[in-house]
Amino acid sequence: MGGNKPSGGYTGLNVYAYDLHTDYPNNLKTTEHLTSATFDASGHRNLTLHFARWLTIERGLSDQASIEVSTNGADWTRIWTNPIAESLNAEEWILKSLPLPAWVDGSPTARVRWGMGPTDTIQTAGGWVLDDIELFGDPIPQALAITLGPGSGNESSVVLSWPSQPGESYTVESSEGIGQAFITVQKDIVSTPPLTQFTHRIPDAGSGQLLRVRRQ
Ligand SMILES: [Ca+2]
Ligand SMILES: [Ca+2]
Repeated sequence: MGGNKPSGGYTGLNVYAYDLHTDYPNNLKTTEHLTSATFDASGHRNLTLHFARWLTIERGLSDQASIEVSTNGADWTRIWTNPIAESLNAEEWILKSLPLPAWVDGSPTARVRWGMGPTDTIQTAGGWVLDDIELFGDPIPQALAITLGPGSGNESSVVLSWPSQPGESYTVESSEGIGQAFITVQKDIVSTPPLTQFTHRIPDAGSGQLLRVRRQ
């Protein structure tokens, strides 16, 4: 089948490739890997791997390409394989985006590897060419820790702000002191990532009121 290679990177000149010039071989008995350095995903969740690929390969029943993820460099979980029944023939750069499993969230040592093989005895193609590998994620909220700021020009109010995610909503509650019940000040506060703010008016300035924010 063969596979033409790109004349340069998706960006710039440099790429990672199984082979820059020729097809992957027949009779690969095992899987050969390109393994990333560790990504520090601490403090992040909803991780997504982005990369540009130029991949031609026979159908998965014959020749296999794979992508795996690990947080310890020893145990790998497969997150992508080439289609079983169709070959990939497009000789062009394609931007791919793959969500990583939730257990990778917050890992300081996330790794990804691209596998080539095994392959069968006939027909080869270009195999992996990769560029612009990136990992994206959302910040993990810090248990809704509140930052207090002064209200604007009004001594009897404070501004609460907390880390927040799209689509969430919050309730602000107050208590008159330790051991006192919390009551709702405001509910259905709509998230405005990365920080949501709420201006709380204190009826009796300096009363020692406790405030908390809860995710609904
Ligand atoms: Ca490049
Ligand atoms: Ca083959």
